[in-house]
Amino acid sequence: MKKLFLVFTTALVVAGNARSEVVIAGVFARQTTSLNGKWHVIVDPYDTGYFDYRRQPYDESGKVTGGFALDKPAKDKTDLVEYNFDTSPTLNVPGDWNSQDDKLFYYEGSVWYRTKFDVNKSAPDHRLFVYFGAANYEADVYLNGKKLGKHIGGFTPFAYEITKLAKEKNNSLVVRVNNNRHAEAVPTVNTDWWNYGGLTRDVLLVETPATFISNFKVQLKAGTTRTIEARVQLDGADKEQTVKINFPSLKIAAEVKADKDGVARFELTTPNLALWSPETPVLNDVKMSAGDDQLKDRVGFRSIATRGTDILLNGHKVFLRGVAIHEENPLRGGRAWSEADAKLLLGWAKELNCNFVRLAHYPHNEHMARLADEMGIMVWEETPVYWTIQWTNAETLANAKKQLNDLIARDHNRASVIVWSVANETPVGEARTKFLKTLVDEARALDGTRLVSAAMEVYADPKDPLHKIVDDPFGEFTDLCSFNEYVGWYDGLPEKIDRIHWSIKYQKPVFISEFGAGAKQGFHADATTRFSEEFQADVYRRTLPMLEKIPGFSGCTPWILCDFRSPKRLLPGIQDGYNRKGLIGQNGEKKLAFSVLQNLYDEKAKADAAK
Ligand code: GCB
Repeated sequence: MKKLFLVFTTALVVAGNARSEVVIAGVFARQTTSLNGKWHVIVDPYDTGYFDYRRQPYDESGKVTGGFALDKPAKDKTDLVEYNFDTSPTLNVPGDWNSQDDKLFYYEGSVWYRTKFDVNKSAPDHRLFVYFGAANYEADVYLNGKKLGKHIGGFTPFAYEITKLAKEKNNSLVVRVNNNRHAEAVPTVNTDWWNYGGLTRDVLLVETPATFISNFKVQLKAGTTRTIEARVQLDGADKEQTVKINFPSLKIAAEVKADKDGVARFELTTPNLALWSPETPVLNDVKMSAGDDQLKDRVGFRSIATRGTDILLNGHKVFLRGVAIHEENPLRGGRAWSEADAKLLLGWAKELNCNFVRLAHYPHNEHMARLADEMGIMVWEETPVYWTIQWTNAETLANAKKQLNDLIARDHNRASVIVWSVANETPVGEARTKFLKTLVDEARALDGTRLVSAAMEVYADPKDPLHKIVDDPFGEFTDLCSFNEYVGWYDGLPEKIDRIHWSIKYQKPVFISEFGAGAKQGFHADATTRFSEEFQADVYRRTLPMLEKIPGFSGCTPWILCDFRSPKRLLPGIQDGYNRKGLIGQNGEKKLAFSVLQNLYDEKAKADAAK
């Protein structure tokens, strides 16, 4: 099956015996072949396929000396081989393993995946890459018994060049995916979400000419409303080529010769540039070419900034009517990954009258931001720097930085994405603030056109529990003063909400990145009964008026759109392994609070439109 995709590559050499890892972002405008489907799998709890009996990895020296990576069934009846992909069961790719096989529901460890494919290149000098949308959490990738590399990080794409290794027929692509949790990892061992393992997003073969467009960025030039800036990066031996760019619907085009580093820069001005906004999500076709290489994408142009305590979209004050979302499809169960999944989740957000979503707590699949572009929904994207991380561990920081880099590289052409969030609910402290500041600086250096934030915390005045204070020193470095608060759930009963007053240190837009309450869909009782739909609805009814009293209140993303799986939620008959703070139950049924928020947002939208 061939589809059109766009390739976006940045060469990054990873440690050890690995080859060059290539990030392929914005996968929507180039010829690719899907490797999705049923892959044979071997569940390997003791990592028998990776280590020999002295616990030495078979691929330590860069050469694979044994193990499952070789994918060699027994030659004849005398040959002792204790694995066989061909006769092993299969799992769907994309897909987490936990929701596909009851035996793997709680499994944390290694699963080996194997698929076979043929190659039919359209020209002999063309290059080939294998692309993974994501693998949680670690992936060792092998082609025809040779190691391509090891990727760490469960939610961002990675790719390897296989031009020389790929054969015409019967290539064996083997991936060991391991989802063990580690103290030094990002995220660390403790999260309030399910640790779904597997090849959770699309796997693709990407064919390009010898020199190709590996990267591009198209955006509105800062401080203007009619000037488009573009930067196109070439990769390959013949870099000083002419690069063409064309916006057919805007009737503007240009060509520029790339410099010796393969970079071509453009600046194009047009008299009529319709800007992207939730009310008018205008996207423009853009075509780029260099030699035989051609890309096609759709991009929106808008500006996002803050002024004092206001958020300005295209220069106008905007209130973010949001909701937080985990990457799960509650109807099917398991990780969401497809365009249809994105339609379901963002469709519900639209129905709530949202103009904004927080994609918590890690980068979601690329379909989400692409569809948000089309649907006119602004987006907060986030790295999994969650709760406690090893703040003084240089490797942990490098890992977090890489995940942030890969996310920005993937989505920096999406008009919908207006916030890069670097962390969630991290404990205040010097080492942590230094760590997060590094991430903020990194985000700004990579992309100065969006807001940078993090979900911080609030605490109560020791002398007055109704007096809430936000003064986290990290707030100095972010564009938004965003924090989570759970008055009425973890902090008192709903009636407390009405009596709260605030002290907020920063003169910045105030954004409430979480509030909420748990409710089991279908459980009805009075509004003081925990886990009843009435309790949750009451929290929503009371919270928005309370937040409105905060000077600079600029938006919120209540927690959360749908119930989601969490190993930390153990109350039988009520939670049963789900965090029940969803506005929609695990069965897709809406709870009372859904229409409460829907109505509040409707009134808010009408009032804002009348201003
Ligand atoms: C939070 C966390 C979120 C949890 C939520 C809860 O503050 O950021 O990941 O799921 O609270 O339900 O407790």
